Amino acid sequence: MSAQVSYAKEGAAAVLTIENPPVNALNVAIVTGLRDRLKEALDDASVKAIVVTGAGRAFIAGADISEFGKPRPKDAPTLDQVVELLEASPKPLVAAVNGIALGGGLEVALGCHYRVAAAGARVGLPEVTLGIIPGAAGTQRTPRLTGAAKALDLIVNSKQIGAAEAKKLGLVDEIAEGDVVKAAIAFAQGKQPRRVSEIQDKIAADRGHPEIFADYRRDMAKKFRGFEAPFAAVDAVEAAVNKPFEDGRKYERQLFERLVASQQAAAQRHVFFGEREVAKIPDVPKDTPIRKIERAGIVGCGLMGGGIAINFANGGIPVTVVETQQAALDKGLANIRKIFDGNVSAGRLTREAADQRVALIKGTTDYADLKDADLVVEAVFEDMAVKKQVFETLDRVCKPDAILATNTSTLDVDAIAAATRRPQQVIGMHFFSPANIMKLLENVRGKATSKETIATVMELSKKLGKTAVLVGVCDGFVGNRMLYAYRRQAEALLEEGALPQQIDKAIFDFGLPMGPFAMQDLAGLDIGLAIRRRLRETLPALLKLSYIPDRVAEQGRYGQKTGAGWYRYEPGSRTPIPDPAIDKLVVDYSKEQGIARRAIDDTEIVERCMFALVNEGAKILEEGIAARPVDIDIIWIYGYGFPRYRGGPMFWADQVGVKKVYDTIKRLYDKHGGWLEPAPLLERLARDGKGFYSR
Ligand code: T1G
Repeated sequence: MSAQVSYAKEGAAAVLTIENPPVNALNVAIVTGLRDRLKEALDDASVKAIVVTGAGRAFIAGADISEFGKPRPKDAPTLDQVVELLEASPKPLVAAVNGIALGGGLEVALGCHYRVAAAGARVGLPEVTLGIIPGAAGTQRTPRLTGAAKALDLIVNSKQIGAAEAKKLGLVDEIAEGDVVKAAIAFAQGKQPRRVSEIQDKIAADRGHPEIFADYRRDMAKKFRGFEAPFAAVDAVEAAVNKPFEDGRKYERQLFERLVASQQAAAQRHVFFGEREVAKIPDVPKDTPIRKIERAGIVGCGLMGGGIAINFANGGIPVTVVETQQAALDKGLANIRKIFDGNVSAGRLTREAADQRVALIKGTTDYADLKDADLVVEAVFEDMAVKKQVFETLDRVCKPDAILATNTSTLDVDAIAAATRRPQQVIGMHFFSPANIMKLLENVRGKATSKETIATVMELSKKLGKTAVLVGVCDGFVGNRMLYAYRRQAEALLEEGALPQQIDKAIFDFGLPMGPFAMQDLAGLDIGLAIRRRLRETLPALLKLSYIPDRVAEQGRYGQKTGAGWYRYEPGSRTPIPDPAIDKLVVDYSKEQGIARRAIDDTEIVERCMFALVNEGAKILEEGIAARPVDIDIIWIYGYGFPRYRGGPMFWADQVGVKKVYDTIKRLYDKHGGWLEPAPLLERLARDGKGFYSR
């Protein structure tokens, strides 16, 4: 069915239906069709009322994002123009909101004189997530119905709300029991046009209270650090309160057009489509059979095992957790209950829902209780011998078609799979800590992992509420391998003249949630020490690992958990305090190594660290450990907090210019040698004037 706006008469009402599956996005054809069908209804004297609705599960999911940044036909009407035509209609116009109404979709509904929603409808203005703001008067009409404070909350946080809450806020006039189109036609009877742009009472009450906006900007500063669109949204809503409608609408449009053409918006659009693309595995056909996962098992009820169990319970899947010792099991289950209690007291869950989920988690010390599980995730100590033993046991007790997954973050999945007679049903499921919160799931395919196992686990990941990315087997997989490359450069900069707090500030200002040293203090320097010692055993002579981190850890400074690491921490505080003892340790080390320390600025720090990240990403792409650059981008945004408004390291490299990245890496390699050898892919793209997304 091609995209169209259909026209039907129902008695004296004209029904305009948006038809553009799967979500009725407003592309040029639909916006033009809406204008033309409206004219048809207005010109038809027998039409006394007009209803706008959507075909299928959605009302309208907003403007067609795939058209942004692309040339438009000169004479095509813009959505904001058509919304104004809707509102100007002399005949009563009712939106029959049959399903999801987002962005331009809600703006179309707000351009109508009344809104009747199906009980299951959801509405919202999520444009900020795309690096823009509503551009068809959503920031002007919403506060006229809800007041400024509610409008700010909806728009700045890209909230989606249900029909009941929308009615409470005044965004919807009625919730339909049965057929929403019939209800809308009935609702229109005897109604006069009521234009939202003319509603004044709520915004009049907010006028003269600039603190509403000043306080809001202050309170949102931390959460939206580095983003442009959320702050522009506040400006637009403030204009709605203080300016006449038409002036506010024009101001919103100016902000919209500036943002839609911005690098941030391009990056956030990339992430929107990237989140959906990573779920599609190039060599795993869409119709690959998927196994039903109705029962799960977890081996290990520590921090990771417990968090993973919570994901299954949140997904409604009964899960059995195995621990070797009863005491460890009791401690693990108590911790799980504590987390659910926390969700209840924070209002994220009702008591009843929390109890239902806790009831889905069973504990045992007997592996035999896993015999009916469709899938088991192993989350025990990060030691190969221990993991192999667990997999041998699972291979024996689990039913033949059960999938066995390992939560290892560094070890060889193929070696673990080889400990079983079913390597085709073995896969890595690398959760990030805390596993019940972090959105990313790095699924690791081994050489023998079957397409059915991959398709099943990728589908399961959605049910666990995760953004899953499939990667291949290598040391540290994609995320950690790139993290190590970036960290090595941070450590090299320490030797050459920088200090931890300077490097962390530069990386924080670039947009990551924290710098590499504060991050190590959070994760624990003892873990890093063990990994480095293991790594040094097999390192080629040319590749060096700085001993500075070892020296810090060898003093028992493991980070937050010991009150000191790269930084000092006051008891009970997580605030890093620079420690002169560390500055001295770093300076002494340089002297000992005969390195003349030099002044290093923030630009060099960011380029050296982030270009090293990109260079490692290029090697990973060449080796096929990641199938596409977008897999890397989504991993770094959801797993390591790479700023969404930069689109991920590979997308960002294209915006910076791959030639600049290559030239910088090459210059550093010629000077320092070692780890920074330029990836052949990076060299090739730079030579050909191409990018990761234009290769
Ligand atoms: N434009 C283009 N494609 C879209 C789209 C959109 N607005 N929304 C969804 N798709 C595609 C999506 O890429 C996927 O494609 C398929 O539809 C199914 O989506 C002036 C300018 C509606 C809640 O931000 O949040 O209006 O992968 O897999 O999980 O102010 O899609 O199958 O090829 O996500 O059921 C504002 C974006 C636009 C809403 C459905 N609107 N969409 O979720 O399915 S800006 C949005 C969503 C705007 C105006 C401004 C979700 C959904 P493919 P899906 P889902």
